[in-house]
Amino acid sequence: MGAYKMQSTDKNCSTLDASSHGVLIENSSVARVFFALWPEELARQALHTIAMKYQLRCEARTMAADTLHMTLLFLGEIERVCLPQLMQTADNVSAPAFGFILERISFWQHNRIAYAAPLEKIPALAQLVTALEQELIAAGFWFDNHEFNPHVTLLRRVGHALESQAITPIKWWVDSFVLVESVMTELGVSYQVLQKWPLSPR
Ligand code: 2AM
Repeated sequence: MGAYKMQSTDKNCSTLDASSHGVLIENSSVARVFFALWPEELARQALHTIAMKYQLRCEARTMAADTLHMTLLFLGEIERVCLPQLMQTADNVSAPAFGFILERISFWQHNRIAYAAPLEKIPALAQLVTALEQELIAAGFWFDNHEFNPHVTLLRRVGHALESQAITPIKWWVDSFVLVESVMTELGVSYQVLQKWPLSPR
């Protein structure tokens, strides 16, 4: 599949040029995208270790270590020509860096996943998601506005769900958020980080 840089168009959502964001874009007219937190190496390894530990007991598939993330806001499929405006909109998000701890592994029956989650509400995380939502709404982007439920999916296709339980706590320092494209490949879904935004230092 070839790659191309976005051109300016007359579409409502975009009169910008993605090349200003240095984005390599797949050659398809729509993109399946979401905003996320991408863990730094230590947190990623710790999450992967937990996933490996539970994989057999749960008769599940582990997420590849380099795909682990926390979704902040899922947009789904949008016209690729709208990506530049989406990125420019996210430029306006202002929120401080923060840390939090993932302390439990829990299970959802409806989609058969196991996920790591914090025990308590994290005000700075909620503030970041709210800021993102508000900017996107103001810019006219549409998304499913259901309650944000912070989690990192560790296992999919869980055959044997367990009681929610404590894990070795995983510290995660958040100093940026990213826009990710979910790309279907012959080997399954792969995630491509399109753009990264720093959070303001504390
Ligand atoms: P999940 O891990 O709980 O399945 C890429 O698919 C990311 O977007 C995943 O983190 C996935 O969450 C999330 N996602 C997929 N579809 C979604 C939807 N309809 N609403 C919210 N998040 C979604």
